Amino acid sequence: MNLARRHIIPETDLPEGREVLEAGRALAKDWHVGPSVFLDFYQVNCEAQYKLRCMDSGRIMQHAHMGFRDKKKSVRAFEEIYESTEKQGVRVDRFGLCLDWSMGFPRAMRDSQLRGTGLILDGPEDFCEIANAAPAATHFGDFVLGFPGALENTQAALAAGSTVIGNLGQYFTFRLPDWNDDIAATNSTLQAIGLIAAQPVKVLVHSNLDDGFAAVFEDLASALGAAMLERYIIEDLCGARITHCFGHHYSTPLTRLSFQRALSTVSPNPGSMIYGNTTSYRGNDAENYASLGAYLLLDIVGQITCPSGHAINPVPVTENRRIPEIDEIVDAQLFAGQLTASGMDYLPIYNDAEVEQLANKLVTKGKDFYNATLTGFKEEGYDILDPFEMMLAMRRIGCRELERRFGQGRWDDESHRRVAIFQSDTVKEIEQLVAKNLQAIEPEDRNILNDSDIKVVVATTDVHEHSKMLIEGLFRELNIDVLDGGVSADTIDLARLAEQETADAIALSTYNGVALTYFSRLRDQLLEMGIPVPILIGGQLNEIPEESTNSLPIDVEDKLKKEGAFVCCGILDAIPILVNLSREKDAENSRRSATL
Ligand code: B12
Repeated sequence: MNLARRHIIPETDLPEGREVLEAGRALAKDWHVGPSVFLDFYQVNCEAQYKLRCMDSGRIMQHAHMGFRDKKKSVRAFEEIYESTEKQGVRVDRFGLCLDWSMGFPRAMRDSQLRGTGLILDGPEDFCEIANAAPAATHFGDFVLGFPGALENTQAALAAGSTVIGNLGQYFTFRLPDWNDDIAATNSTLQAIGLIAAQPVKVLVHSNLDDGFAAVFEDLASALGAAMLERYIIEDLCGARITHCFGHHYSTPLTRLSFQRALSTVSPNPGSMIYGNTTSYRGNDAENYASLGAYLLLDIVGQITCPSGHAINPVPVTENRRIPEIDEIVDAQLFAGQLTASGMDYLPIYNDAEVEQLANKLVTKGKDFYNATLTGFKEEGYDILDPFEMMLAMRRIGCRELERRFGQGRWDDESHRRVAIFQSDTVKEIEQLVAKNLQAIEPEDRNILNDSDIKVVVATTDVHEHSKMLIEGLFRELNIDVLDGGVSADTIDLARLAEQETADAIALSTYNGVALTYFSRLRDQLLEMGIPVPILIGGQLNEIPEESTNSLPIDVEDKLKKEGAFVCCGILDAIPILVNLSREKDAENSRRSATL
């Protein structure tokens, strides 16, 4: 990729970062941090003040996350979770919400957008109703900052008394369906940051690294360096304050603990929360409890030995199967409370020297990545003092290219990639899964696929791309021609790619609760173009029906099958389908050559 500014940002009329920030700051006369039950209950003016108090007293905070579409149910969840846990002597300090991805659009456009499974709030009144349901801090994170609706959402979050607002990480990696105007998204986000910066109390811009760079970078040093770049933009260029969250993808105990320590050095404001290691949830409840216990214990020890202000986040063990229910969230919180009570007992067997050593190395290499990126940007002609330009450039260049160019691992000519210094768990685990699945394929099927010339478009409907990485890795091992259909792909682009490249199949991964609608659109487009390419689909195959009365997503596997999809519950389900396709293609090729 040519990284020169004129290639990445060809627009000649790019707004000036300073002016956009100023426009946001000017709105502070009308929009400010409103009262909330939480602020009132603890007599603080912002969550950061509360967090500092907890850090001083040695209290480990707890974060509860929920993702119901229904607003009334969400309000009830706040009340019930807070009361049930309080009764048992466990306090939930903050609540986070999985807002729906349609919330990223400005209010006036929202109704006509593809909806996922998350909560949809209308105006400031809705934000206030949720935030005042219990005396815990409300964290408005996902789909607030980073999108064209950022300013409106931030105004509403501030009015509801929220003082940790995110999610900047999403700006860099998420794409709303059928929306390509990244200038509008940057404009709205930067105005919102200006408004945040102008608040008389400390409002933190939250960024979940795992929603952004950390989910895709292969090297943890790059993820840490990216946190520093975000801090540079938000603090040095915009005059606001940033807090970082991480955790979904961090499974190895030593790296999880060391990353927390390293992050507290490069991102010193009180942390928002440390997210549960949700990617380790692959089994049933009992198996997932092992993962819950393992990561929580580390996070508790992390907060005891290096209090960074991050609330721990006990994710209910049902999370890999469906959206967790209220009582399951309560269970997870009680489990965490119990574990916290015994946290100190683990200190005698804890090895601080190793954690410290790795944390120091991470900081050093993270700084090298940070410096290399800023120097590289300068050399390529960017104005590194303009936050608009910095944000847009980082988003457009994307994680993979940023790491390819500025990563600190040595370059390997053979694989055309860098060898990670601190390999991320995601990449490690996907490589292991590729090897395991490869072994499970019958030698006869392997031979057929190996000899065939089938081409498969591999894509995702949303940001979840681990299955795509897994599919690509496995298909390449099987010598299947992989056509990259991209992440958060629009149906029309996939159909065009399939047509141009005469693809034999499309392998689609979907997680956001849009499986049936997306599939039907894609299939219809392919039919209209006269190319009935088979579609293999897997992931979270559910959707909230239009006519739903309880707003819960339902399984759409059977409907998908009826509509003609090849439903795949596991990656190996693709093998017999592709073997058949290869056989048919071979037979067709033989027939053709016989008639010539
Ligand atoms: C990792 C993760 C993320 C990461 C993704 C990082 C990335 N770059 O990929 C991050 C943190 C960014 C994320 C964000 C979100 N996430 Co998420 N995420 C997950 C998580 C933990 C794991 C999913 C995953 O990657 N699994 C790894 C794969 C390899 O395993 P697998 O899913 O079992 O897949 C197997 C099969 O399904 C099959 N398969 C899958 N696809 C295909 C395709 C084909 C062709 C074939 C053959 C097979 C196949 O093969 C795989 C291996 O056998 C799940 C919960 C969980 N533990 O499963 C939630 C989950 C998928 N996320 C969820 C949600 C709601 C979100 C958000 C919308 C939250 C929000 N409000 O911001 C956002 C998405 C925003 C957006 N723009 O789209 C929900 C979906 C709810 C639903 N549909 O009911 C889940 C289920 C969590 C939950 N219970 O609430 N998420």
